[in-house]
Amino acid sequence: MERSRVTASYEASEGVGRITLNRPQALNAWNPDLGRALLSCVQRASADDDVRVIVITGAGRAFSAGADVKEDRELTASGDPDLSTRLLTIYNPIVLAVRHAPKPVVAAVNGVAAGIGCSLALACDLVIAAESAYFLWAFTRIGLACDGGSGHFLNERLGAVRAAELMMLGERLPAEKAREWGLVNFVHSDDEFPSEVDQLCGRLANGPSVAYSSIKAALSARSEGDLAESLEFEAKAQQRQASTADYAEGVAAFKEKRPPAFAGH
Ligand code: T3D
Repeated sequence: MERSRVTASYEASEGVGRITLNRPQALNAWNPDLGRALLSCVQRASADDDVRVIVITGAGRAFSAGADVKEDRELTASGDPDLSTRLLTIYNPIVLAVRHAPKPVVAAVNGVAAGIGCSLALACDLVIAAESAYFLWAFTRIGLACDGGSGHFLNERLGAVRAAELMMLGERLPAEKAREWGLVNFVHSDDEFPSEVDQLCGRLANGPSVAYSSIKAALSARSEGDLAESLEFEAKAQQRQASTADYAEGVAAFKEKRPPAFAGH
């Protein structure tokens, strides 16, 4: 058994590589440190022939609340917060690393998944969720567009109608409804969730790994180029949001724990 960095920990045993997002005090919100650690965990698990299934979950009560909204951003040359560099250099490569891992990756959604946390869950091959978990495409709540592949995954799986509803209205989608809609494979009671995750991972770790790998490649074959393009498109679009008053207001409102008042520019 082995362990690595703190913001995303990794351990491997009995064919299962377990990655845990580990900033529970911020509901496992992503910052560059967590992103780099997560990317390294996925790459490591992906390359380890003894690991036959990867599972990603969150420490504490959340899966991940998305990008860290409270941390200051670097500024671009034009003086706007830089939202795209970390997407292009760290966060998008995580999504692609999950998709390119030659083995099943399971999202074990133990609690809320918001923003890019939703994107991460949808990048995985199978999604198992605790009954109390929910998904929240929270981007518009802070004046942002979507990223991390959410636009691609939702459009592909739900169609544009429901994708627009989830991302524009930014309402909670409970785990059970996400299962009914086809975004989640299994929902279990919170008590049974950990053992059900172990059971699913054990089954995959003892299954026909080469066949799983080929199935994954076959399922991705047609849309792989679209995903890569989408990720780049989203990162550029997100950067355009950085100069809006709505983004500044969204972030200020979150920090001040009040509803945002968007001016529409
Ligand atoms: O670089 C870029 O930013 C570009 C990339 C963007 C990608 C994105 O993912 S944008 C979307 C970012 N995520 C959000 O906007 C979600 C923000 N969080 C929430 O709306 C709520 O926290 C939840 C609905 C997820 C959960 O609500 P609740 O009531 O269960 O918990 P809480 O009290 O709001 O949060 C608990 C603590 O975690 C709290 O800190 P405190 O007050 O105890 O010190 C809260 O501020 C903190 N926290 C939650 N989410 C984030 C966060 N801190 C930083 N970033 C967060 N995303």
